[in-house]
Amino acid sequence: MKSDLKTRHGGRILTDALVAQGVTMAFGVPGESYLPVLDGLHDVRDKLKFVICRQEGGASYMAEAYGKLTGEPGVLMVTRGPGATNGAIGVHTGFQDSTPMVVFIGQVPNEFAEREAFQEIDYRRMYGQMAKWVAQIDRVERIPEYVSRAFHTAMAGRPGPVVLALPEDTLFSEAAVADVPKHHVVRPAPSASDLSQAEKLLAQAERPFVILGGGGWNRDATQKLQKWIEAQGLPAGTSFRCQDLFDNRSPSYAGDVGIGINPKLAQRVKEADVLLVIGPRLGEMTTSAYSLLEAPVPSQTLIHVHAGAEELGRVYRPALAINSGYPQFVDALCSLSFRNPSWKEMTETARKEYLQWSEPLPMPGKLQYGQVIRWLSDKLPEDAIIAGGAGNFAGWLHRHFRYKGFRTQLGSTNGSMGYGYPAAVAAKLAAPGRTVLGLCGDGDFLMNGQEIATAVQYGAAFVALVVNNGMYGTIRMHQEREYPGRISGTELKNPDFAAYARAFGGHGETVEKTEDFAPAYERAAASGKPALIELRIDPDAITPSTTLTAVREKALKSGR
Ligand SMILES: Cc1ncc(C[n+]2csc(CCOP(=O)(O)OP(=O)(O)O)c2C)c(N)n1
Ligand SMILES: [Mg+2]
Repeated sequence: MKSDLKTRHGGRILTDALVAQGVTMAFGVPGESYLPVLDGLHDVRDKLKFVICRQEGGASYMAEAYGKLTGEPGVLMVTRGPGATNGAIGVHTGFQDSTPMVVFIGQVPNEFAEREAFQEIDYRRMYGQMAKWVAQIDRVERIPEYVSRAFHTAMAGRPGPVVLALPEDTLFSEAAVADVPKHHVVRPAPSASDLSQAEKLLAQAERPFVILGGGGWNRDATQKLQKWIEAQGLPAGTSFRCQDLFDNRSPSYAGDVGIGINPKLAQRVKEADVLLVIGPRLGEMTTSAYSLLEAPVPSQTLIHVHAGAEELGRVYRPALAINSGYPQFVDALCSLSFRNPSWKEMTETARKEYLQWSEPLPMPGKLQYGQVIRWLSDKLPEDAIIAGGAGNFAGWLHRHFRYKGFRTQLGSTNGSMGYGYPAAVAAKLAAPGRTVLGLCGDGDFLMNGQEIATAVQYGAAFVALVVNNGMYGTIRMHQEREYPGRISGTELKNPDFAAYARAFGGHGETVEKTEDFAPAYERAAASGKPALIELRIDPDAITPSTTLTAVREKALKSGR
């Protein structure tokens, strides 16, 4: 049997294994540590596009965003030590965001192992806490087995990143081995008893609230669940940066349970008698620093549904813990019917409170950034993908943009800066037919602004906004609150961002007034190039509802 198999080097066995797993796009920066893989990629180039980036941080975010958008593992390839350390940010992000990823790292040959050879790192220790599984493939003939396990593990239960190190000798060695077919996606379904207990708890609920979030959903499940929630007259919110799991125009949508939460929504979650939580881990961002639900036993009756068994009871001891994939849970849940008439009024109030909260407020300066977000929310196609980075500038997006469908939002729930731009590049490459918008801060953008080169190289034509307030505004805000007037480490002297974009072969615009935004956006979108619009906002406008001056004065008054 074996004699029928062709002998291949490790690099080719690996790239054929990726093709067998259904991988059509991978991201990375090359290194001499994995030359046979690059050679294998040459052979499969018609089936698998290898997107070469300018920094592994950008590449790893792209792989993460690809995984988040498509639901299939995002594949990253980086070289030893320096590549592996640069690439860590996307792995950390993927872990906290429950995004399936498979990361390949070059490794020194086994004969040099543990000598601290050139760029040698033990990835099992380095990535131990950031990945679901880290391994090193020491035998060429076992590459298909390791790759198969990597894809199964990345997708199973709570999805996440897997890291495989590739010693040089493994890659240069040859073997005659068979490929392994594509991975299965293993997710549990709720039991009949889970469902009847959930039914009992929900039937008695007077002030129920549903929170959706996490990774492992699909479009069909989100749409089915939304219809069911609407039919029951239930109110629903989404966890931090998962607003696209529910059409924000739905009469049942009450807002996002994340950073800068609507205080009325926070109150509603706190006062709920039954919380049906499907998918979120209930981390620090979703619980307003563990204050919306008390740890370890919440006062609300918590029905916690999670695909990862180990997430249930990790922080909160739920009244009912259901280990289930979300599509599987939704299928079962939809067989129940409540239609409790008293929920209707509560849901209408929650909706009204969301609509009020999401109205843009006037802010200092000539550029009303909230109006810009509202314009985009109204004008972009329903399936446009918004890729946002981290910083206070994102607060306007979370509050004023209405997400309309599944996977229209790409964000880092670990608050990792520099995400928006590379995520937008990956989104445009993965879904070239869709409109993509990158939303970046001035600090945030320059963490990965070099990836404009990648956008230009691969023709990823999308518009990115860079919200420039001349500072690391988030940190300045916290500074003014804790140490008013004592500015330290937060000021930025920025380049001309539009000229920066043009220097790479992109399109650049600068906008200083609200009325100039729409025409600038139209020009940028029509340019057919990667385009960047710098939005110069008044630095005093530090959040959608307050100013730096107000934060400082409040702190001074309180005796800080
Ligand atoms: C990679 C990374 N480094 C540092 C931080 C800490 N941090 C959070 S927000 C922020 C400032 C963001 O600045 P900017 O992008 O200009 O947005 P702004 O808050 O000014 O709107 C910093 C430094 C982080 N979250 N991620
Ligand atoms: Mg800033």
